[in-house]
Amino acid sequence: MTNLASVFSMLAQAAPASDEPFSPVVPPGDGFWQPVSASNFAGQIDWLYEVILWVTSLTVVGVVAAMALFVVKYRVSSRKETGPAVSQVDHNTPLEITWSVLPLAFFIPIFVWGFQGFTDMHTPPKDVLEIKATAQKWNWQFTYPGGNSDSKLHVPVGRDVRILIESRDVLHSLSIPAFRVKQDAVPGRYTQLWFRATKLGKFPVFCTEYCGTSHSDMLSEATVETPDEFQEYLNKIGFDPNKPPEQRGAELYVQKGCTTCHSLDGSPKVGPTWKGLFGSTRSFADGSSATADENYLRESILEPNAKVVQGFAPAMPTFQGSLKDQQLSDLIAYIKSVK
Ligand code: HEC
Ligand SMILES: [Cu+2]
Repeated sequence: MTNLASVFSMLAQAAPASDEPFSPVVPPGDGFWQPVSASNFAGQIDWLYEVILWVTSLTVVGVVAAMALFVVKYRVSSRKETGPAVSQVDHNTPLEITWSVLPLAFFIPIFVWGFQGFTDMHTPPKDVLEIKATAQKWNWQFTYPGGNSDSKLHVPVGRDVRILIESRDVLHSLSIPAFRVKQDAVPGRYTQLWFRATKLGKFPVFCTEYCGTSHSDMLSEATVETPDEFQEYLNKIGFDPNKPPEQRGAELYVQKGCTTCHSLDGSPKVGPTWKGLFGSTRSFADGSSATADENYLRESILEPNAKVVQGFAPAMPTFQGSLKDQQLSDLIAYIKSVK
């Protein structure tokens, strides 16, 4: 069945470039209108949504039907025959009371249910798993207890999760339709949301506040897994001394969101490709040039605006403070290996 979730899915899959290592997999929705329901809030929100949809739709049908009926019933074949139209009704108190009180009988419960839902969604329970979400043009970083971070969200099923949201630059908005949650990321202050995932699987994560050129690529994925799998995942994204540095660097390329702006296949994105970068001669916007050695790469990551590659905007955020020394050298090792 065609539903909104599959439209979402087509949109989401069209967006990432070919070397994007993941694209959100959207499971089919479980109703005609709604994306898949995967959190404690889904049932409540969808129910209220359906109530409002049905009440307003039936009202529209009723009003339009009455209008059509009256247009036909009270039509005049020619104005001349009847003279100017004169209203025969002054006012009708019972009718006016009815059309004021009847809608109130719908609006008040809708308000009460809506307000209850709003309060629930803004009051995280006490014992929650806290994950920090940092928005930065154009990717999400999720930092887990213990300090490791990733551009994807993983949560254990059945556990209350609170997401503390911040932005490094402009307004963004964290939206996970399957969980029915959405919250702005506002520079200079924290915002939050919470949910309890109820269904195993992978669900798309969007930025839903227009934030510049690659806003539509600001995609991520929420994986709901068993507590054991979640623990395994936390170990996996941590530093692993047994892996070669290039491999750790390749993982950081994805985890730190360099993918949004740098390709590996020679095509320019927002930033230059990494293919054949190491050892090549770089020309800069100010007319100077330099060889891309380790120091150049280091500087490019920590102080992106020190030398701006010709033909590109100074659009790269600094990673000073968000990369550990080890991660920086792993990334450099990886860039060197992209030939
Ligand atoms: C928002 C887009 C964006 C993101 C995210 C981004 N970069 Fe960049 N990067 C750029 C742009 C634009 C340039 C070229 C302008 C300049 O030199 O500052 C650039 C230049 C570079 C260069 C120099 C490239 C050359 O051709 O000389 C390196 C190295 C680099 N980035 C590494 C990284 C790493 C590592 C990450 C992830 C940790 C990253 N970038 C994330 C946009 C981005
Ligand atoms: Cu954004």
